[in-house]
Amino acid sequence: MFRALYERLKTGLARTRDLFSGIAGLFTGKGRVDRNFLAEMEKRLLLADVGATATREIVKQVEAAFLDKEIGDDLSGFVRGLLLEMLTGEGLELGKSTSGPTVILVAGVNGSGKTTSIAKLANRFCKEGKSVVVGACDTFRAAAVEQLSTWSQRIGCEIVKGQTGGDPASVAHDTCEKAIAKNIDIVILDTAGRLHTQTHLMRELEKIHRVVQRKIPGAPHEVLLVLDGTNGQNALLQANQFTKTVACTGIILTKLDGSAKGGFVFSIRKNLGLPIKLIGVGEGLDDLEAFDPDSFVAALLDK
Ligand SMILES: Nc1nc2c(ncn2[C@@H]2O[C@H](COP(=O)(O)OP(=O)(O)OP(=O)(O)O)[C@@H](O)[C@H]2O)c(=O)[nH]1
Ligand SMILES: [Mg+2]
Repeated sequence: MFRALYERLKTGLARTRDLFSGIAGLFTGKGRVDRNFLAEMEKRLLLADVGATATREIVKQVEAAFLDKEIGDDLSGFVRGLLLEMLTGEGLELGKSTSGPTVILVAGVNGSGKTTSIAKLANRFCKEGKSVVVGACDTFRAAAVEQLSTWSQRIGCEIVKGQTGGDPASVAHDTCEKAIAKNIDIVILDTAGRLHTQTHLMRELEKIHRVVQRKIPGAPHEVLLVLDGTNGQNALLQANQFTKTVACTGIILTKLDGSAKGGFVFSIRKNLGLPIKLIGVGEGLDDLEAFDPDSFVAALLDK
């Protein structure tokens, strides 16, 4: 089972793997760690979108521990350990309610993969035997509601929809109400990625958050920010805006299958301090993986 997941991850991350093989390739060379070696390592880490801060830290640590020493397995293991350490921390699991419905609020800019990720997540919960209701709080576009509606039919979960142009917070309210009334385990709320203005978008998200909090004590149990893995460093700027508006609890990083920028996961952890909880590696319902630092680093570095 683990093997199958790991192989899928390797395939999904093929383009990122190409860049990381350039980094791993440095450690199989001969000679000593010198300035040129460090400069080359820095260049290759940046090329893989590991980001300036994380790259600087890795280079600094390698310099401190290995300058003038032989290049070899020790160095390779050391860098692997640093990469792993950067991704490991608290809160990789999804938060749960201790009694009553667990509410997951999903936010992110348009096209990042919110609705698709919600469908994948709902599908996963349903397969685990949990009952799920999704709330179509993106009332800005009729197509958005239809998209979620089609997914919910395929998955066989409940959905609450409002009128197009209606109040998203009232859809959030009704979804929570339905979950309480019907004793549903999981509530997942889809939100708009684009509104008239960015200020509108942020204000609406705040309002949904407030309504949910009032309706179910302790909710939302997760506020997941969806980031498009192909956007690399740009996604960090977007992330900053969202985290200023609502307290996000974790990241879903999507489209890693199409991206050469998987190294971006290292910058997220470093710059946002938020755990990546799930990753999207395709457009299908099963293309969502729990983010596991060990298998992720292995999928990037191992042959
Ligand atoms: N390859 C790939 N495509 C994905 C992934 N996740 C989402 N997509 C695609 O990205 C596109 C946008 O996804 P949506 O789920 O509609 O994005 P959204 O954030 O809900 O967009 P808005 O509702 O417009 O804000 C769709 O074509 C999805 O199929 C992924 O992990 N891999
Ligand atoms: Mg959407």
